Amino acid sequence: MATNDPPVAPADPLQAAAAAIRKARHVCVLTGAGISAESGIPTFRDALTGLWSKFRPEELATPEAFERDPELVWKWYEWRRDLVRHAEPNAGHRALVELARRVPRLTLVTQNVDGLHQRAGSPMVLEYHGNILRDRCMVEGVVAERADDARAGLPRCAACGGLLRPDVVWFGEAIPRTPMMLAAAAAEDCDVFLSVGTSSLVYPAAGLAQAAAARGAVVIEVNPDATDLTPQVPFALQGPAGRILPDLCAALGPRVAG
Ligand code: BV8
Repeated sequence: MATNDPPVAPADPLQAAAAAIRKARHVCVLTGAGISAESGIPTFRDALTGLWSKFRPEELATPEAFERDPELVWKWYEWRRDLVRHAEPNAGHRALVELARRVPRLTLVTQNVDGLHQRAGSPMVLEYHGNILRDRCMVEGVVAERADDARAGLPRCAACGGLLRPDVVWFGEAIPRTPMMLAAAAAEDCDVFLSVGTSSLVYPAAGLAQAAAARGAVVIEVNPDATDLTPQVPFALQGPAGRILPDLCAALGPRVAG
């Protein structure tokens, strides 16, 4: 992508993308809410429904919102936790498990807090924005167990009684050091970068594709809609991840034994 001419779209982008993956030494994958949409989890772009329809996710997922009204924020997270607990990984998640078996090295970075990649069987997942099913103690700053006291209201830390919060990264908060460092290293080392189901609007996650492209990696986007990234990539595979990713794996051809 050295020249500034817009990338020429190949006749069959899926086959061309598969050819790039077949040659790849290291594939870095970044997923967003779109890959879990087919599992029934609304994306951040999808307007919140029901009693949450009057809020924007960016309003509730902040330390300020929690400071202001922890009950409200906890109600929203409990509502999302329920959705996540009742969701199942879909063909898109499973195809990434298969893809990891088809390439020498695959690094999977997710912005999703739903844990569906792990439940699909992905061995190593970098949780860039944390995990909604874990609690973190506001006092000790570590993942903590819940005190099982019957007192209604806000969840408390079993160790110190401190207030608990979901173990996710809120807007304005730093990305956890390990996933941030490992994701940046993978983006800079990979020769194919696969951006799946993300609007590429939230940073620093949205900067990973550019970092990979700047190092000469082939960037492939999977999304039914165009995003800010689409005009910048050679291969924009437009469709749902649950269809495109299995097709991409199939286009890699038969698995060579050994
Ligand atoms: C920070 C966890 C500083 C919580 C989340 C540079 C420029 C502009 C702004 C910033 C910038 N740098 C920082 C900012 C501010 C901010 C930001 O990016 N704001 C945006 C809104 C402009 N970033 C931050 O605040 C970050 N922190 O910068 O800290 C700092 C640094 C050091 C020390 C101290 C502080 C933290 C950001 C993380 C926030 N937490 N989640 C929770 O979940 O409750 S972000 C959350 O929203 C998700 O994790 C995800 O990252 C994001 C939603 O984006 P997507 O996943 O892409 O989902 P979206 O709904 O947008 O799009 C879905 C896509 O899927 C669509 O394109 C759709 O077409 C597609 N799709 C639909 N169906 C399918 C599909 N695709 C495939 N298949 C389908 N079936």
